[in-house]
Amino acid sequence: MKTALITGVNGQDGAYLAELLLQKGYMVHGIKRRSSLINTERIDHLYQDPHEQNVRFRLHYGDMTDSTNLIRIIQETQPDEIYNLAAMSHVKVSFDEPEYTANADGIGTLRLLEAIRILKLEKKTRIYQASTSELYGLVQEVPQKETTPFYPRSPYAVAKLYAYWITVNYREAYGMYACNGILFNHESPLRGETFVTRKITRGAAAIALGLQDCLYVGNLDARRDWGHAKDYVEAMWRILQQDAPEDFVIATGVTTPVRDFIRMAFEEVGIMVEFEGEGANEKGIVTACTNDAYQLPKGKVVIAVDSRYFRPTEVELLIGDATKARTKLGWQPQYDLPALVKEMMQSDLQEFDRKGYSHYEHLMG
Ligand code: NDP
Ligand code: GDR
Repeated sequence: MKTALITGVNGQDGAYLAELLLQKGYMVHGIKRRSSLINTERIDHLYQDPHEQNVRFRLHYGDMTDSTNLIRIIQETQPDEIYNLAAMSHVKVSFDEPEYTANADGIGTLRLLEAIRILKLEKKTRIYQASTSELYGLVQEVPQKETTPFYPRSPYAVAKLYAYWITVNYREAYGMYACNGILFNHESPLRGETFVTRKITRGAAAIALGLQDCLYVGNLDARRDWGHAKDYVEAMWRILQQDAPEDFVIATGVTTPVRDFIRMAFEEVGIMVEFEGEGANEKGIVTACTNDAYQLPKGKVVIAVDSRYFRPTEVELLIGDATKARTKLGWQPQYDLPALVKEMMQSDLQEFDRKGYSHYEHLMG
């Protein structure tokens, strides 16, 4: 039985990856940092009582800013594969917490690589680093592929640039099986509520149900290459199963402006939205409602721009070329954007039924 260690196991990708690896028969260890309230909701369905026999899923308290703790967990678990998914992953927040982001996202990766070296596991343990399309930043070339130059545009992206290169360096210097997956945006019903897609699907669901009046957003012109997290964790696993370690771009090859994602989300509940005005005055207005269950007055403003959600430096256009992953890994996404939006909207509508609604949520992120 293979053993995997996932950092950031209770995050969006950690949850899907843990599920995938358990299905494949792995022993899965997850690192989770301490929080004042339990926040394992995304992985609760995978929980196994540690008092039982043959438990294949275990959680360990840990933090990417604590070397001794990482060394101890790796020593105890002796993983064949480490997936380094833990990070302060919000680009806008990284402008508010730049030093912490560098520590957790940049130096945190170094700590893991050094732990492998200290424990002399270079030949045993393969490591996946969660690199990002944010490395491309200011557009140099489209579509972006493995050879496209990087130009990071946020403290998050700069920290991830360090993590990218230290992974490459440890591969070259010590012969470690260490790989970067350069993943473009991927979303799901498990996406954090302050990333734009989930903010939109939650907002559209709340507005359709009459729980929220208007959704405030930032840059409507930004374009992203959005895939489904389920497809992307499959790529992570495939990257670590090759004969030789290499870096791969994972993307759908389709790019969509934030504005169109909003239209698609509202359309799922039969609410047609059109945009008027420009810049900070742009608004999304209801033009028709085709579903009896979700009726809003024509002309109602449901989307408004709030400058607090703009970033000091923005990444305007991301579109990935995953030819290498398709050819070498045989990777192919199963979801397209309409299927992703549908799944997220249905999930958010159901979640309001289950859990109710908290009014401050739509103001964050
Ligand atoms: P999430 O924000 O959903 O999850 C991040 C995880 O990291 C959470 O479990 C979080 O714990 C944990 N974490 C944060 N800081 C620390 C720390 N100091 N020590 C230990 N754990 C920590 O991110 P995603 O699942 O979406 O992304 C996974 C990884 O992939 C991240 O590294 C992200 O930067 C990267 N990435 C994501 C992409 C995407 O589109 N989703 C695209 C490309 C790269 P807690 O719940 O306590 O906050
Ligand atoms: P991103 O994701 O920055 O690409 O990073 P996010 O969903 O936060 O933003 C995408 C684009 O939408 C614009 N935007 C808004 N964003 C947020 N969060 N809130 C808003 O109200 C809003 N309005 C417009 C943003 O300006 C941006 O252009 C994600 C993270 O998962 C990273 O960890 C990962 O590395 C990259 O994707 C690939």
